[in-house]
Amino acid sequence: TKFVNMAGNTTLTMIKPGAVRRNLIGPILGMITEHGFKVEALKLTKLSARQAAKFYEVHRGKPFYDGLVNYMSSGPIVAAIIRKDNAVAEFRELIGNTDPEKASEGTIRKLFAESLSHNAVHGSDSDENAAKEAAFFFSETERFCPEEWHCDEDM
Ligand code: RTP
Ligand code: MG
Repeated sequence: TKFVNMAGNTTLTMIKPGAVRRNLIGPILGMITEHGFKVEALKLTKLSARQAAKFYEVHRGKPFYDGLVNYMSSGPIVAAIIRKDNAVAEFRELIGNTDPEKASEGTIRKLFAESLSHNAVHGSDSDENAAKEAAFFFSETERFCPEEWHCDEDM
């Protein structure tokens, strides 16, 4: 099976190092699943500085880039591929504004982020990046789709 995310039904999230350190893996995954996302792949891992630099390559040169790479490689993260109709947009709505002070009530960042730079979670910003980021973390043998989820329909 080849995962291409053509219909845009998956996105990639990371629970960032600060949120893992504050023992928030359970509450954050709980919010994700309560909002109808299915977990298709999941791992606790740690990015090297080089891997974090590659993951956030699009931000290279921006003033926050070095700090972002440092932070994202500072400790373990949880990476997950999650599935729902219109996943990228639906998930960005659930996580809220990049800056937790601007995030709506009830969003993951409003509830769990410490600051703009330590904002608890990542969510892909497009279907194309969701597919790239999923492949960055997971091989095909690490992705699981029970029959009941009808994943074949978006290929
Ligand atoms: P993410 O990629 O982590 O899901 O966040 P995002 O799309 O909402 O924000 P993005 O623009 O992609 O920025 C990536 C991360 O860099 C940090 N950031 N700091 N002005 C700043 O100091 C600044 N801007 C962005 C944030 O932690 C953001 O999540
Ligand atoms: Mg982003």
